[in-house]
Amino acid sequence: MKYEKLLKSKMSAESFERLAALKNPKVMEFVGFFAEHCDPDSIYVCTDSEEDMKYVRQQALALGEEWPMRYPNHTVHWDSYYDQGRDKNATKYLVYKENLERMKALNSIEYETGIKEILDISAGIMRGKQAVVLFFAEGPTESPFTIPCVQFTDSWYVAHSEYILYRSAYNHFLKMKDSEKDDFFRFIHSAGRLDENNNSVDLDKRRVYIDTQNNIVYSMNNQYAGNSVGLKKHSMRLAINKSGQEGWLCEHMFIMAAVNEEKNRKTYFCGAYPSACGKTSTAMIPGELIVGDDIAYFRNINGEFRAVNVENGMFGIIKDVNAKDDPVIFKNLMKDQEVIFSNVLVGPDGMPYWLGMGVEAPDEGRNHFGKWHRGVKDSDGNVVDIAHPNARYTMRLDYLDNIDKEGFESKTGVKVEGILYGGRDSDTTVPIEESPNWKDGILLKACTLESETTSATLGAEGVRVSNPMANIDFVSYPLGQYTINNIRFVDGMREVPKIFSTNYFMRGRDGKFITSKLAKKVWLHWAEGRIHGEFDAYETPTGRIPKYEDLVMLFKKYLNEDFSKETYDYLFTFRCSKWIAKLERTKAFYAKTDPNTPKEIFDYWDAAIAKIAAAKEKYGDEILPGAYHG
Ligand code: OXD
Ligand code: MN
Repeated sequence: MKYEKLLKSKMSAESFERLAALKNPKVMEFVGFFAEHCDPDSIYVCTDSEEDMKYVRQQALALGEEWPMRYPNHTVHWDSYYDQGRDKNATKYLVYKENLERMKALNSIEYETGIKEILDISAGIMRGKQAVVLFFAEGPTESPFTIPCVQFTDSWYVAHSEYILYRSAYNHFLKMKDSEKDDFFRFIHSAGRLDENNNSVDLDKRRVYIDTQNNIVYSMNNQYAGNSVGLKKHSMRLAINKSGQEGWLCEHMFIMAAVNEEKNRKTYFCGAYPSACGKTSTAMIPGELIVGDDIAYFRNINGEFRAVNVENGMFGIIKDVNAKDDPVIFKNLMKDQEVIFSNVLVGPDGMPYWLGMGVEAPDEGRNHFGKWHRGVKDSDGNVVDIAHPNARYTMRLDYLDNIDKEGFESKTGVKVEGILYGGRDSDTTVPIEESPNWKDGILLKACTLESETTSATLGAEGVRVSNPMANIDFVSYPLGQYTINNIRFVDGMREVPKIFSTNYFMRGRDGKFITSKLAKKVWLHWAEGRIHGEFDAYETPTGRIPKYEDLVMLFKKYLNEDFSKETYDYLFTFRCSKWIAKLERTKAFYAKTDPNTPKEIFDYWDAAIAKIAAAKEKYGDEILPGAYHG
């Protein structure tokens, strides 16, 4: 074996033996190549054992990548002040010359140029460090959904995060048949040179290069988990491409179960929401059950639409998690159980503090800026807040009391009956609308997803940003083909989930939100009832909406609130011109993002626009619920 001598010189006999036991030449080649190229002083190989998990956490602490806190099971990790989010510019696809034309709308770099650049950047990058090799699975292990993955990194924080976020899969690798041994994802990562705070310093050389042709991702000179943790967003891009070739789907979706106690039934929903559109809060609606909060794989298993949560834990945004709005997560973060906090403030009491926590923060402590006190300014003269708005928590999902254990642990996933696409606009989309069929749902609900910028985001307020399937950052092959694959996925299935759109952000004439945050429970239960054939609906030019009396009943039942006819009429009015404008924006976005989008898709939107225009002629620009009859 080409790298045997080298690997033996960098590994204990035990680590080498663990690697050799896999009898997987491609794993050996991957580890050997980067052992030579990145040149760490030593390499530790992990199995699925409890001791290895503990060792990784202990190393993260010993090396100062994580810090102890007041509770023994809590640690904190700080990323560089300038490495606090996904680096979209430096994240590129490595594309063979012959595929460049097809991939040109995606942020791509020609393969030979890109591979030379990333290999130059990573030559010797691990010198002086101990690296670690880990085996994980996307999805449950030993299941029809499993994608085995190998992570090679010099960041023990990355390794520790992955132990919390994914199912460990050394044993899965051991059991792989010869015919399967080629098919896994590979992630090579280095935090690069570190400063005295253990932060990556060469951010000008920060790169995330994704090779979907060979299922390998190179990530250099970063630490923020969205840039560094291979199994999170890098793997998602590889999986989207792979699923496109193999006829399944990888979606940026939560999985949850709506619980109907009266009828004694559990109905599984998946949901895609661009950020700040209510994704986690929908997955965590009180009284319902959660299976996953971020990424789902869908497969047709014996004619059934089934989904698994790809992950084992949450890398959640901590801002605004507080006892009132997010009691389940808040309670778990305040317990002495394993959590990695990132980019929060740690006060003199050793406790974490963050924005929107609902607890008074101390005047000093340590955060992503370093030693912090109230009013301190960064080198650009900006006052540094107590924590970064993208500060996070990394925690196992099964700590939550509202976990759906049955669905979470199932090797064949859960049977999905409803899909929610949740956008954010102040004046167009109704709170909930059902699609008459799957294709309509994809083209009119999923493809048209938009979020509207608020005063909390940078830039102008009220701008609508298109985000088809809430997946636009991760779609790794042309958008038009991805859309077609979404449409075709259900071909031949016995039962197809119903698709719904949601919008929790409609504002009244006074500019204020109309319903409380909890109203999403009512919309969910209307959808749940529809799936089981229980409520009547009114037609609109784009789908079906609830009747007033059903919502009155649901608001009373779930929230003990009165729901007025006036509010109903306002919320569920169909706004023709606004919808036409929305479809025009979607068309323009597709034309720009993937000029090769099949004509049939544009024709479909043109037909929808014509239908709405005809409705406007007949009924006026604003159509009250119940008034439209085709
Ligand atoms: C994201 C995330 O950026 O889940 O989508 O962290
Ligand atoms: Mn996400």
